[in-house]
Amino acid sequence: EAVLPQEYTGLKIEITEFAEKAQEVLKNDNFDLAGKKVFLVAATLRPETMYGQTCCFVSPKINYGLFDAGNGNYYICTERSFKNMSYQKLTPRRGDFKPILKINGASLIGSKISAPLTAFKNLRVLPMETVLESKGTGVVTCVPSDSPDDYATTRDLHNKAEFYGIDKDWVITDILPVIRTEKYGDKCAEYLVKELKINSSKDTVPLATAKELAYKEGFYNGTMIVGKYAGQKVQDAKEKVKNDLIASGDAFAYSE
Ligand code: A2H
Repeated sequence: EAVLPQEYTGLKIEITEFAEKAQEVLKNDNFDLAGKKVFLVAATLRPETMYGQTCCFVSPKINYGLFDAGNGNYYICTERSFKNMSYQKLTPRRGDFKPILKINGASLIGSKISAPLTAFKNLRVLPMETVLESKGTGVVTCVPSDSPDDYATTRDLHNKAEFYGIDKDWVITDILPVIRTEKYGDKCAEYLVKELKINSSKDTVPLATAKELAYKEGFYNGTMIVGKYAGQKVQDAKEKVKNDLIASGDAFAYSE
């Protein structure tokens, strides 16, 4: 557990069509979607990689809340994260973090989403077993170019779609190169997963090593190869992309 506060970018990923099970939950709780925008809020430390998002992960085991974020906006995230947000002036009322309704991660799987900056279309909500309830918002956006965990999970979901209870077509297996480093090329997650012979998303020890290596190399020696800041160092682009996302209303700074 980190001693210093961690500052995340809370990325607003709009749900454009709820999965059937989720629709039932909303209906049973009399939540009418008319005139409302509902977002999954993903916590990320890598805003500069958002061009390569291919899906949004939730844990099928987590019970999320749906919260009023003001101005017709609603957030789906863990209650503990919305509570934190409510003390960071990110919600309508300080200390008010009562969910409008509770919705299990499993029921959200398959929902159609629209994520800021990504080059991909037709993104879905997919399951990730390793998402922790105790970190961030409990929602993780998937960037298989730069996150070994996301790469390994995507590969598992594609290879065992039936086991995970998802439609194979929901899994985008293309990878958009976002950052180049001399050491690991332009798809560092794929490179490191192969190099460390990681077989599945459950190989937590080598995945932690891969995550560390990918993060350090990308941050200190990476160059952006897509987007508005292509050609710039990751160290410089990171804050700029984050600030752009905040300025456009697609994200906010969130600490814990
Ligand atoms: B990162 P730290 Cl491209 N459970 O975002 C598990 N993982 C979580 C999480 C949770 N509840 N909440 C956030 N995360 C992930 C992008 C990314 C991330 C890339 C590369 C590395 C990377 C796209 N996924 O993280 O423990 C989120 O994934 C490796 C550092 O607070 C978030 O940033 O250091 C990161 O872990 C936060 O991890």
